[in-house]
Amino acid sequence: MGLNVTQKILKSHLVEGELTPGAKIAIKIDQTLTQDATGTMAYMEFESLGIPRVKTELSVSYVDHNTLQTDFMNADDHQYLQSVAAKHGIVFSRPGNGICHQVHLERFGVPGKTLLGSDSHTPTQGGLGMIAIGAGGLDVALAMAGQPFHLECPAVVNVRLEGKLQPWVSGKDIILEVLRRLTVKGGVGKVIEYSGPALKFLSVPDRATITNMGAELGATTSVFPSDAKTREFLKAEGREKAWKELAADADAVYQEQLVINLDKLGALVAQPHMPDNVIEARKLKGIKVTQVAIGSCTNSSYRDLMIVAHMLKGRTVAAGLSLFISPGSKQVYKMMSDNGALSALINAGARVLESACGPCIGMGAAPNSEGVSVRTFNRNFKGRSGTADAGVYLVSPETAAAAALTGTIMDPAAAAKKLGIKHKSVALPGKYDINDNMIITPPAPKKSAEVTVIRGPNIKPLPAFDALPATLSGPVLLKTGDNITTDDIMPAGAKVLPLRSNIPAISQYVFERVDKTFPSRAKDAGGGFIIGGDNYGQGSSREHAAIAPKYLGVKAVIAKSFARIHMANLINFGILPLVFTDKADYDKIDQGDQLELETGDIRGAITLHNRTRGITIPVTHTMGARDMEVMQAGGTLAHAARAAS
Ligand code: MIC
Ligand code: SF4
Repeated sequence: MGLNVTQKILKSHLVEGELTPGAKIAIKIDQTLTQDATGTMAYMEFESLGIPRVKTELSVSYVDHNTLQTDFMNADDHQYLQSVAAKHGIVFSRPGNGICHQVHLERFGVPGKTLLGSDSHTPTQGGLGMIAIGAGGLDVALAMAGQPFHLECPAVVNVRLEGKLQPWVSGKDIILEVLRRLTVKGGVGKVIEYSGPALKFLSVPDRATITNMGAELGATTSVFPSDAKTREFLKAEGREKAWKELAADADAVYQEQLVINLDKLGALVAQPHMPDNVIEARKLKGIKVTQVAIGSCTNSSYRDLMIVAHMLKGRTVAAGLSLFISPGSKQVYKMMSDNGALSALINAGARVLESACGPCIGMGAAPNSEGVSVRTFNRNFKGRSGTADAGVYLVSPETAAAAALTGTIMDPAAAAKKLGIKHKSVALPGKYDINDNMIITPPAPKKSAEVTVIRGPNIKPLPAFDALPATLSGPVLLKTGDNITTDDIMPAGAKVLPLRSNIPAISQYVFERVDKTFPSRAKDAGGGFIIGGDNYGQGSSREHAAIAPKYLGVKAVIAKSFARIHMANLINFGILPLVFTDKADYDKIDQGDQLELETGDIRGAITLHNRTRGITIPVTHTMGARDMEVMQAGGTLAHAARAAS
């Protein structure tokens, strides 16, 4: 039986288990990446493992999230990251060099290799034919220490792309169409693998937009074959040697298949407040826009910004709005500066920001009250923009530029007609402007040993947690609905992000947008439980959404189902992730109810007593043998310490 691309890469990296969907497997990790918001914790965890130098082929530390420096905290974190990278053999991408996923695509991604990143959009590199997976910082720390990554063997969904993208339609519209069909939980336990005749027209940056936002499906990752287009891109980046061909066998088998005919695909929009709330742009005609933001790891490549520059050239952004643009990397920024496209943006009135995540993670550019913000980003969760009552619409660069010029959401083809803009396909450069002067390679091992790691006063040591007791009891601190995001659990934004290296301080913001009293109630009750709906913990990879609740005394989360990365993070930090055997039992527990869990043998049935109602509710879990050992030890670090002693 033939193999698909996913199976080929997994097979060549398999160290444990069998490639049967749903089976527990472990794979060797070739490369890792971190960003600053998750990186400080990941490197503190790596330091606690006591390994002098990373054991991967390549590990890169990026600074792109916490670049708004309103006090010493973020700048201190940058110094810590730079020094800890030099100490342990990690490549360091300096602030200003760009967004991790964009820079990794340009300079480091290699077809056929595996990448583990402490950011949920790590699958971006699937656009280059990598198996690239997002994970919590601790899993990345273990991979840097040379340990394999444990996961559930994914099912593989084939998305066959037929036809050709029409003018004013691009990669973003393809992934919005996939989101419309599969929803934000449709990808859980799956890899989305793309194929079909349309691939010969689809450039690597367009592919990377698609694999990037595949994260919003809840998928393990997304992947494209490595073909002539991949080679063309790597050659233009001066890295043709990294290319190798990678294609599914003719008789490859997939668990599911989806066909999208690009000839029929128009511009799409994800409406507030979920990335799968997708509708045709033309149906939204007339919605007044107060802000447009173009950038983020989804849409900030040279192609994306050049089409925007073409549309804006010689025009002015509509009077009622502000347009923010963040180029994805120094390479993109510099090339647009050299070819004059940046002038077109500045002239049109764009507020051009540095190459970083910026508005995407609420680092500035929050919309006005009840504002309508049209963004080329990947997440539109309520409040993530920094303005609780703003509505965020996710679109392609073409639709965003159309909104910036017309002041309304409309189909870019119709907007172009109205404004007299002729369509132009962006020709990708035969050679990108390569200058790696903002990338610091680590010194040789002997010199590394002499490096002193710099730790500012806001960098607090990791808290230690106890082993799992035989009985857990306490009140239900919070009962949530479906699709609760990690942004709901542990908000980001300019105020909270600087506290990422200080667990006691950041824990005061847990569930801030859902219920401000959560931290104080948790403390007063001596901890307790959370009841969740389906897809609990979707979104980001931030392990702070597990560590901070754990610090506040959360003992177990009992939900209808979990998102993959968050569940792994809960286990890593010793919070029991339990699921209702019968989803209807969700209705038999209320906030405030007193619960008791007998965890004596978590391998067997776990009994949950609702003492308030005097009933017993069957609950279960999907943890494998290794996960259960980790849980019983009180989390991964305690487990690793026990194994070492
Ligand atoms: C995000 O987009 O939410 C982030 C910020 O990049 C996160 C990581 C984090 O919380 O630091 C992610 O997607 O994993
Ligand atoms: Fe940065 Fe936004 Fe991408 Fe997260 S989604 S890595 S915050 S640009």
